[in-house]
Amino acid sequence: MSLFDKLDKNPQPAKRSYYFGEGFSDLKNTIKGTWQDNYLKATEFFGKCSESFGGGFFGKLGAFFWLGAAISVFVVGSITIAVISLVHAIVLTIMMFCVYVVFSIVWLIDLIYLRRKSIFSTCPDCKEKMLIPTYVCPKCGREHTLLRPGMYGIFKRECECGEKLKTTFLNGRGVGLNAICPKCGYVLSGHRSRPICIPVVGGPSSGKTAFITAFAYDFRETLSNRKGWDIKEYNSEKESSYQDLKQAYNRGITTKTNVASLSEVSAVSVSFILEGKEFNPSRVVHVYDIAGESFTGTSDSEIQRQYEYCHGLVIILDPFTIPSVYNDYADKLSDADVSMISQADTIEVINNFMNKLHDLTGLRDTDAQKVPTAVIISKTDAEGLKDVLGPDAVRIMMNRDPKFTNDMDTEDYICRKFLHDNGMANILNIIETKFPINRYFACSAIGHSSSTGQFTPIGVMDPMQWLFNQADPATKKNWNDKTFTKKPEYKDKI
Ligand SMILES: Nc1nc2c(ncn2[C@@H]2O[C@H](COP(=O)(O)OP(=O)(O)OP(=O)(O)O)[C@@H](O)[C@H]2O)c(=O)[nH]1
Ligand SMILES: [Mg+2]
Ligand SMILES: [Zn+2]
Ligand SMILES: [Zn+2]
Repeated sequence: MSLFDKLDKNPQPAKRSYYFGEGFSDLKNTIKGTWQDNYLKATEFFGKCSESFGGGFFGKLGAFFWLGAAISVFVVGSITIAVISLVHAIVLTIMMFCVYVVFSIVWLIDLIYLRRKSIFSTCPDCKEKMLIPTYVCPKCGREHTLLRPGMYGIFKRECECGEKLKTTFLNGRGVGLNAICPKCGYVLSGHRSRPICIPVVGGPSSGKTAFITAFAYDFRETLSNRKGWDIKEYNSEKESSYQDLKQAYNRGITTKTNVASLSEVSAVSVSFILEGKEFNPSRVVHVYDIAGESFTGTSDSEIQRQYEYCHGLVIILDPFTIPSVYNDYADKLSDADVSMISQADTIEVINNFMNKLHDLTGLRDTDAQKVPTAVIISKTDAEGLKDVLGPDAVRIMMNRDPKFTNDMDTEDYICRKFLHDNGMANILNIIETKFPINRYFACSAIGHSSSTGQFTPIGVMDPMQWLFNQADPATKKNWNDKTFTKKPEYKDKI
């Protein structure tokens, strides 16, 4: 094992650059070979010396001659070999350092570029985050876990099979190659894109799946057309779940998110790739749906890694889980809607989520403080409730009181006041402490009582616009249907 083998912590199935492998073994072999030749020559002359020694006067003279020859070959040869080897070693070391310096600089430029453009990859399956995924050689299938400038090449490397692979983002690393998650082997798309990751949190039946369904459909079918953006499927699996999602949207139903595999990974993502002239590189959007049961009880589900790198968070509150709201409005609900009201207590769900925040999400408190959080009161289509929350209520409030000039700030105020007046001041405080960058919204994902036809969402895009704008300045230029102030203006006035 050479020194470089020992230094190489992540051996790659590729040929090392000459100066980090063959160069030094060539030097070693050259020294060894010339030494041996020289030694043999000297020994040959010594042999001739002893042969000649017994042959009278001339023999002795010859013997002296051969002895001189043997000694001079040995001494001069050794010195010459030593000097030449030293020069060879110095040149080789200098070249090695030059290559080392150059690849370190290119490595750093590549890293800075990725960081500045916020490019990384996430696995929609196990939620692992990685700067660069594992790339698979298109010719032989060998896996390159660290396709970056290094001992294997600065801009390119040669796979053991002879295929040349590019090693920096700017010269096209990964273009046309299959990328896989280093942890679980899931085939990744959008590995040259900037991700936007948004998990949706809420108790069972609070309306998470309905919200995501409404968002994905409206974003892909309406908003992106209006903005001139292109949507590409993430992979065939996500494409087929999008077809199911479209059906659910058109029929106005949602199915309960699977809890069978809670002990394993319990969040599925709606993922797609977003392209447009303002997006360079393209974006890969992941919105994570999770079974509400993850936030109730004490089930020890696997850590949901997506929270560690998420760009925003949606917390959904089902207003009918609040006892006073239930008492005031439940009699106006259809039987179908009543039967769907979650049994879980909102306070318990939020408390559980906040208490288990670290265990469940791996998020430290200091990281949570930086995550923009949209708190959404769902199902505001219910009779009576739509007059208190939602666009009409906002309009009325703005007409009545000239202090309210921004509709999103007014909605934020109305929602906070609604929760406060219904005994949820504690929840407001908890959210404020854990996620200080927050905004409140009212929404009806289905737009009407459940199972009565196609979704007609109200207020779904506003929170997502706010989160996207926070996560990615490029979306601000074009996705500006609503105007958001830096901080909700009337939040302290309730
Ligand atoms: N009226 C009305 N009902 C809704 C709305 N959104 C969701 N629901 C109903 O609430 C129930 C639960 O909705 P889901 O979206 O499946 O809730 P979830 O949070 O994904 O629930 P889990 O997957 O169990 O965690 C369903 O019966 C929906 O029809 C809405 O905007 N209006
Ligand atoms: Mg669900
Ligand atoms: Zn994975
Ligand atoms: Zn190969």
